[in-house]
Amino acid sequence: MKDKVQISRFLSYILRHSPESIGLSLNKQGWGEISTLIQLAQKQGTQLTRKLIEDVVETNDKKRFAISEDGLFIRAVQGHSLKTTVDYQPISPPKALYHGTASRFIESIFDKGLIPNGRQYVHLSEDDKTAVNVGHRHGKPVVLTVNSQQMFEDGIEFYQADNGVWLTLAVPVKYLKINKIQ
Ligand code: HQG
Repeated sequence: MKDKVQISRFLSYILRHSPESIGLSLNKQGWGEISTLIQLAQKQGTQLTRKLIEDVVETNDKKRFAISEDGLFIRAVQGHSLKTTVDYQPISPPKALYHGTASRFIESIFDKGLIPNGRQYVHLSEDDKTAVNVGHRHGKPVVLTVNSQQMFEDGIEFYQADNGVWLTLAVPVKYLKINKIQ
């Protein structure tokens, strides 16, 4: 039996990036049928049960997943590279948001701005601590402060996923400032 972290990684991969790798279909809003997911995962040697999935959804450290109101479907709330995905509503952001990255990306970021790379959106957080942790995943962390208020006033849209992560399509260089180097 895989542990909950492994299941969370498996679900992230399937629901954000590659449902076709196990033959699963997601609808336009990114929902996949839980019973089908369990069957298809089983065929690939990943044992899942409804209870395990519910447990992962509830206890997941970043609340990465949601189950539909009727209990039949599951989706990732953010992080997708897939085009078929959640339809976020544009909302007004806080004055500043943070993005954690690694020092080796800084030159390129201050050349091209923040771009989503493989994902659909650039991911931002409300606190710099989260950004430090995100940056650590890639190397020596650097936190960038994003002037989200100015971006919003300039007509750039922001969205917030159900787990609190802020999303925008890209951040041009003029709205970026280095916050601190850890
Ligand atoms: C960098 C995790 C060079 C960007 C986290 C980042 C987050 C550039 C990397 C979520 C660039 C992409 C997303 C440019 C951006 N030149 N590098 N112009 N623009 N980058 O993993 O934001 O645990 O796709 O700084 O907690 O690190 O998966 O994005 O370093 O919320 O739920 O390109 O994933 O959540 O890396 O992480 P990623 P991210 P989960």
